[in-house]
Amino acid sequence: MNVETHTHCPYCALQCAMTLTPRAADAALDEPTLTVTGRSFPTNRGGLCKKGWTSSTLLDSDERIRTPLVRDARGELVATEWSTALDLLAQRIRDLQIESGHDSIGVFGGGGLTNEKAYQLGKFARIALGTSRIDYNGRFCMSSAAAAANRAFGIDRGLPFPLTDLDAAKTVLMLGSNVAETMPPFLSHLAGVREAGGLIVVDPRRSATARLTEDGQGLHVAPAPGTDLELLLGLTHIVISERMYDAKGVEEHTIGFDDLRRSVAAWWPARVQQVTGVPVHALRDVARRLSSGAETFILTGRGVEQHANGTDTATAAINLALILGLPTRPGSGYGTLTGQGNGQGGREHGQKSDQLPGYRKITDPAARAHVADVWGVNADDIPGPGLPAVQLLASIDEPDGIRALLVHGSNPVISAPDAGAVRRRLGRLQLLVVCDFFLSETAAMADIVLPVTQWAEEEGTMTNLEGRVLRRRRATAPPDGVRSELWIFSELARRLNAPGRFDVDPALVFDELARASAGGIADYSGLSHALLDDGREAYWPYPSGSIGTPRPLLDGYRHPDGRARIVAVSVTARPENVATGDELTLVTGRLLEHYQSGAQTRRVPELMAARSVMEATMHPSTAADRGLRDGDPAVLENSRGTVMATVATSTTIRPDTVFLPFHFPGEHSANLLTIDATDPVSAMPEFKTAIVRVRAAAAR
Ligand SMILES: Nc1nc2c(c(=O)[nH]1)N[C@H]1C(S)=C(S)[C@@H](COP(=O)(O)OP(=O)(O)OC[C@H]3O[C@@H](n4cnc5c(=O)[nH]c(N)nc54)[C@H](O)[C@@H]3O)O[C@H]1N2
Ligand SMILES: Nc1nc2c(c(=O)[nH]1)N[C@H]1C(S)=C(S)[C@@H](COP(=O)(O)OP(=O)(O)OC[C@H]3O[C@@H](n4cnc5c(=O)[nH]c(N)nc54)[C@H](O)[C@@H]3O)O[C@H]1N2
Ligand code: SF4
Ligand SMILES: [Mo]
Repeated sequence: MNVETHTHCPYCALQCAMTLTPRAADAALDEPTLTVTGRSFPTNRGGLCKKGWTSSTLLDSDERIRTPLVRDARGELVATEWSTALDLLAQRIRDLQIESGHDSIGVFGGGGLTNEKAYQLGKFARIALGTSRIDYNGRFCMSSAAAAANRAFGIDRGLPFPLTDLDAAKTVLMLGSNVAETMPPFLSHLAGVREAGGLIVVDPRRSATARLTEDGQGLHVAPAPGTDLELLLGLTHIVISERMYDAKGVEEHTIGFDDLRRSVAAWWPARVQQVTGVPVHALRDVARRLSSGAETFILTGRGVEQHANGTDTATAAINLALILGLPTRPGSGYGTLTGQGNGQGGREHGQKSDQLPGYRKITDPAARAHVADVWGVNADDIPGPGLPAVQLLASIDEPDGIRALLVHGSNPVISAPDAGAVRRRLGRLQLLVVCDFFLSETAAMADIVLPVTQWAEEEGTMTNLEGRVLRRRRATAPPDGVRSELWIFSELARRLNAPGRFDVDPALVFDELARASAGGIADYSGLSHALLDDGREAYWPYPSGSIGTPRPLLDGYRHPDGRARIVAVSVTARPENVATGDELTLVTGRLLEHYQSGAQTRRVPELMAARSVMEATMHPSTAADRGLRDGDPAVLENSRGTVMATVATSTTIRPDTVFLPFHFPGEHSANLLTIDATDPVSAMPEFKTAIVRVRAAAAR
């Protein structure tokens, strides 16, 4: 049998199209059971990155969990039957509900879950557990960009246009995004703009993406970390004072321009240079290029969003796009590059603490009535808003906080800010339950671990970074002993006497999701697995009877009056002071070879062979000042923690800055140093900058 299965990559939001083929009968037994090949598709054009090519290795991994594990009296995780584990879990949940109330059970979801699982998890939390305390790792990822887009446009579809629109761009301003490492096949969409000399990359590091601007292909702008808001206010100041904005568009399609003009008045170029370090001539050059009237895009990534002022910075980028008229100009646009595989769908179907499916507000009586009807419950039975991720985890220390946590698709021991405190808190829980394929660092702390199916073993849908709904298809059977999360929800719901249906078939769950989303902002009501299997291009909103919406903003903004909101934002104090003396600013981010907390990619031998060492990238002069040379062991520390890393000197980084990836565990975990301060609007943590000191390891 040599049946090909058409599906998409298990990792990031580019969701590259791939074909899975069973291993040939005469192949060596150490070859993966499924072979991966890139498939022609408008987003990846047949390309895949290293992570995609090697993704099927994990299906056969010896490290997979193949049976439920329950912690015994001696503190060991021991293999258990499914019925025993689920009976025990249901009993512990009921006991805790009686002792400490329904809100004592927390749920932590993930942006890697299919739409079906994300939807069912939100429903399970609200009506099977009866808890308000659900949030997910998308809070660490897309919450600032989402909050800013919702506020400005009345809709949050990461890219409100197909990726192929970028092919004809003459200018692209990329703020805090390193697609050359985080989405390599994306680069094909930047070929045109590079040829036109119009790629502008804003990154304090000369990242792999910033290097694409060399040789006349564009411009690299390197502000001091955490000063993008000032930079954007400065660019807006120039565009307004030099009258380079779209006055007619502003008048007809927006509200709030006068406040914006006043708010940027004091950000004259020389002052912006002083704060950001970006020379006045570069500021003027960027402002002029953006105002040329040709095909122009502004795109943001985590580098500008993962800050305690991330919503305001994303808003400043949107304001600049609005006054230039980009979102509604055909061939131009504004967008944010969603990160996780289903980072877009994951933020629409009800995993967020304040949200119901269809991107509805949980506080809106009409939304509650609609969803209650689909779920077969009374609107009063749906709990109110819960707590966002960082606050949810912090509540473990509070009298009315959570006592139990169910984790689905995240590894917060590595990926949450101030991870040392997170580990201590999780250790204090009365019950920690983790569903995963592997014994991640979080699963290793759990009282109950439930093994679940991987991407190539399940059916479902994912919504990519363009808002296009894609089919994930099953190519192989899961190992014995592994179950789907939909089955787990259904079994637990039955044991907890939950109202409503908890279907196990993903196609049926999708049909219910579609009904629940009908009339909401993220309306999927015209979609079904069958329609997607027909090869239909499916951009939401996709109301029943429609053909989908590739470019939702071209028909006008989604606020009731059709106008965008320009929200004037200002610079506020940083959660930590700027580095002084021998302190450095720590910047965190990603490497090509590893994905997120590394729970998956650290188990792929080819990726580990390419990248197994935690390196701290620093300028040669910064290293020399501390008596360090390339390859030396170093200690990075602050009041929150200590991290060990190997020095990698490079002139791609500013002398006042040190870079760490967050993919490694234990004493190499970058998040031991990050701060849990959050954005006041989005609750996004300040992942991108922290203050640290660096010294030689021997001096410890
Ligand atoms: N290889 C790989 N690819 C991935 C992932 C992965 O873990 N590994 N994860 C996926 C996910 S979930 C996401 S969210 C995306 C993230 O994708 P990106 O946003 O591209 O990734 P990051 O590396 O987090 O950050 C991008 C850049 O921001 C810069 N930066 C840091 N601080 C600042 C600042 O203050 N200002 C500016 N302007 N830039 C700054 C960093 O130097 C870095 O080069 O990647 C997705 N793709
Ligand atoms: N310092 C610093 N920290 C960061 C960031 C940063 O830039 N700097 N970026 C942040 C961002 S943008 C993100 S998105 C987060 C991500 O960080 P995490 O939330 O930790 O994400 P992953 O490592 O992808 O964890 C997913 C876990 O779920 C499992 N898993 C995958 N699919 C499924 C599934 O379908 N069901 C179940 N039950 N399990 C599954 C995987 O094996 C893995 O153990 O990290 C954040 N942390
Ligand atoms: S770019 Fe993203 S979706 Fe494409 S192969 Fe790599 S990890 Fe997978
Ligand atoms: Mo992310």
